[in-house]
Formats: sequence, structure tokens, C-alpha cells
Amino acid sequence: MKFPWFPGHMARAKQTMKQHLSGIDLVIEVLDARIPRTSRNPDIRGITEMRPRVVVLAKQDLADPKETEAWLKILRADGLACYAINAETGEGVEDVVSGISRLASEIMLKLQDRRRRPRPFRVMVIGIPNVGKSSLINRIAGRRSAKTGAKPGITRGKQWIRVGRAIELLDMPGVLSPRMDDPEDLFKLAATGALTEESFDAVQVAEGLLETLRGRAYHALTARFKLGDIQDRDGHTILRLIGEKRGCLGSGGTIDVSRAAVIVLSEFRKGLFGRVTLDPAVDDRLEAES
Ligand SMILES: Nc1nc2c(ncn2[C@@H]2O[C@H](COP(=O)(O)OP(=O)(O)OP(=O)(O)O)[C@@H](O)[C@H]2O)c(=O)[nH]1
Ligand SMILES: [Mg+2]
Repeated sequence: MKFPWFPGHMARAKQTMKQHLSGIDLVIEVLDARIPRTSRNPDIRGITEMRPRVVVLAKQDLADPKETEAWLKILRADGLACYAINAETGEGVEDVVSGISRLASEIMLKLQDRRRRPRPFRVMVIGIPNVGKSSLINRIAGRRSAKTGAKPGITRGKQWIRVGRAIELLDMPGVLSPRMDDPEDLFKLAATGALTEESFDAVQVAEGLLETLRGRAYHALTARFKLGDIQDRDGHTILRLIGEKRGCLGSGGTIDVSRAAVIVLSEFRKGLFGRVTLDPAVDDRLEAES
């Protein structure tokens, strides 16, 4: 398949978004706080741009807090309502709820002026796979209504979830852009867990990630694997060292780098190398100032 990260259910989800949009009052765009630039999907943003929008930076517990602050400033400078959350603990979710409620009263008041019959305020939640859409919805609803999971593609079809009497949330499958071809973007999406394991080379991504971590989280990386001095080591060598340390041995005692790669990716996604943002806000900050 040409675009293994764009399976059939994503194409169907885009169709569903288009079909349902006329009945939607607000769109929540969930971005990954570690990759706020790369996790924007211009396709779905294009589909939903005619609707009022709130942006949520999810998984803020895994991202560098200074970078998240900078990203919030940049997004707010664009006039967007924007919040950073941790759906695992619920941190920041109250602010999202009060933001939605405020917008709901404003928007529903306008609808009443046009003599529409009262109806619930309808919110569509969109974003790339595995970013935390269903987890956020469960937090807002205060119950586990939407299925969640640590791999992309958990939500396969749309699902409405009622919050009290006044709000309905539409959970959508995660959607990536089929036109995505920048290797750096694909690397970041793979490293953070937005792509299915079959659609990328784990060794290549782990090696790239280790070079990034060598630059951004040197002490956490060396301490976690007891690596010694790796200043001048490339990703491939560091991965082999990790394989050795963790006993990832294949037949004949060779180092199984594939197993080592799975360990590196899984530990990165759990935040075990500290809070690392892969899309620094710095360039955008300069843009915002110019
Ligand atoms: N650390 C951390 N993990 C989170 C957060 N939000 C969600 N997760 C985890 O991320 C994984 C994906 O969460 P989901 O809510 O299923 O993501 P989704 O966007 O609905 O994914 P799809 O339905 O596959 O598109 C799960 O393992 C969640 O427990 C967060 O704020 N912090
Ligand atoms: Mg989901």
C-alpha cells in the first residue's frame, strides 16, 4: 500500500466529518503537546475551518513544560482558545470544560435569537490517531464511555457521548493526512505513537530518536541505560549498546536491535526519558514576533 498510515477507516472518517459538520457547533482539535506543529492535520483542519474551534494540547505531562507554555502563547496569539491537558490525571480538563460551556452559551444564545428549537450543543473532537481524543472525552463526560488504548486506530467509527443535558460530544477516529511525505514529520509521528507499528521501521525511528534524546535528554538517557559517555556515538551505536545492556540477544549471541528499538520507543512514549518536545516552539515564536 502506498500510504500505510492512511487506511480505509480514515478515508471513511473524513467523509463522516463532512456529512456531520452542518450539525456541529464547535470543533475541538486535539494536538499532541510533544509535536504541536506535526500533529496538525491540514486536511481535517480544512474540512472543519468554518466552525468555531478550540485547540487542546494533550499529553502535556510528556512534553517540555517551557515549550508547552510557548506553544500556548503562539496559538493564543492567533486568537484561538487553547488549553494544555493531561487526560490521565484530568489536569487542565476543567479549563477546557469551562471554555466549552462559555462558548456553548454564546453560540446557543445566537441560535435562539434565530428562533431555533433548543437542542444540545454539539462538539466534534478531531485529531491524529492515538493523540488522546477519547481519553479527553471520557474526562469531560466524567465516565469511561469511549474506548481508549495505547495504540493508534482504537476508535474506528463515530460515537456520540452525552454530557449532562446540554452537550453532546462526537468522538471520531484519528485521521492523518494521506499526502504526508516529509520524512521528519513521519519520524515524529512514529516516535510519538500516531502510526501503526507495521507502517514504519522501528529500528530507523529508534535510532533517530536516540540522536534527538542524546541532544535533548542526555542525562536521562545515559542514566536510564547506564550508558557512559555517548557524546560522539550515533543512533545505531547507542541502540546496539542498549540492546547489550538490556540483554536483547538473537541467535548466536548477536544483538537484536529490533527488540532494543521496541524498548526505546515504548519507554519514550511513557515519558521515561523525561519531558521531551520534538517540535520546538522557538522558530514559531520568532515568526509570531515578526
Ligand atoms: N501520558 C498521557 N497519556 C495519555 C493522555 N491522554 C491519553 N493518553 C494515553 O494515550 C493513549 C491513546 O489515548 P486515546 O484516548 O485512545 O487516543 P485517541 O486519540 O482516541 O486514539 P484513536 O481512537 O486511536 O485515534 C492511551 O493509552 C491513553 O491512556 C495524556 O494526557 N497523557
Ligand atoms: Mg479514540
